Amino acid sequence: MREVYQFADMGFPEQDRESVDSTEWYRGNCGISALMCVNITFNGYVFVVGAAQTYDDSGNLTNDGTRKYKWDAFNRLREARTENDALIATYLYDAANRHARKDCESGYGGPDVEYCYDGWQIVEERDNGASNPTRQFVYGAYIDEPLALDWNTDGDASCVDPDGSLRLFYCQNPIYSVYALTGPDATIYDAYEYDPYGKHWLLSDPGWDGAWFTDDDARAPLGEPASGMRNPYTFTGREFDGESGLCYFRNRLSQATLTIQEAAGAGLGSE
Ligand SMILES: [Ca+2]
Ligand SMILES: [Ca+2]
Repeated sequence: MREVYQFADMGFPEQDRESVDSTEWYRGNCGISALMCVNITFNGYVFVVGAAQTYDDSGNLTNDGTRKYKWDAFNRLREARTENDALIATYLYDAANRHARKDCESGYGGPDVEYCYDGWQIVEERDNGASNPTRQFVYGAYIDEPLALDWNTDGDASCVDPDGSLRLFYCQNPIYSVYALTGPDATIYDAYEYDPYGKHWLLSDPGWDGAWFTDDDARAPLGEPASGMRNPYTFTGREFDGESGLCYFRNRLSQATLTIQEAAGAGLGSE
């Protein structure tokens, strides 16, 4: 998939641009089927498809018209809620400011997950407080280059036992976005497609032609569960939290359905 974008001053999408208020707003259909208004005073969206976007005093997104977000004093996401204030998930962080745990409410995503790190790389995930690992990850030379996911299918103490685990391999494109997860026999279990800014789709079936990545593939917006394999890694090799709709870039989060990275996090150290 190839799309072409043009940009006005300050990096705002210019395609079909229409000035709503020459002093403050630009409005444009930016090629993502989303009519957006951008307030150039604080470089943030005011409306997206008619839904008002609100922010706290630190510039963190607090309501995108679908979900509400609550941030702590360190600009870290602590809660996601529905528009009707139903709790979706809460997020906890460790002393190194890493995403240490998420607790998802029933009906709003997958299980609760605890993360075990080596530096900034997740080496293990445990679902629902289990003492045994649920998934383990092997990485390459780059920080966002997962090579393998070892899934503990029988819930015992091992993610690599021959009869109770499954090893899946990551296929990444030149910007490290994961486009497929394959089994040991090269069978594609999950496939993904992205727009240039990280909006993504899960390809669940290769369609009548039997070939992946063609127009007839069955594709759906990537939600929760993020994949049938519970793979967390998507755009540029970063984690996607389907329940919140946000992509975790360590000290920042990205709203994948928008075309710019929403400010979240105040640069609390290196990413
Ligand atoms: Ca096992
Ligand atoms: Ca196909």
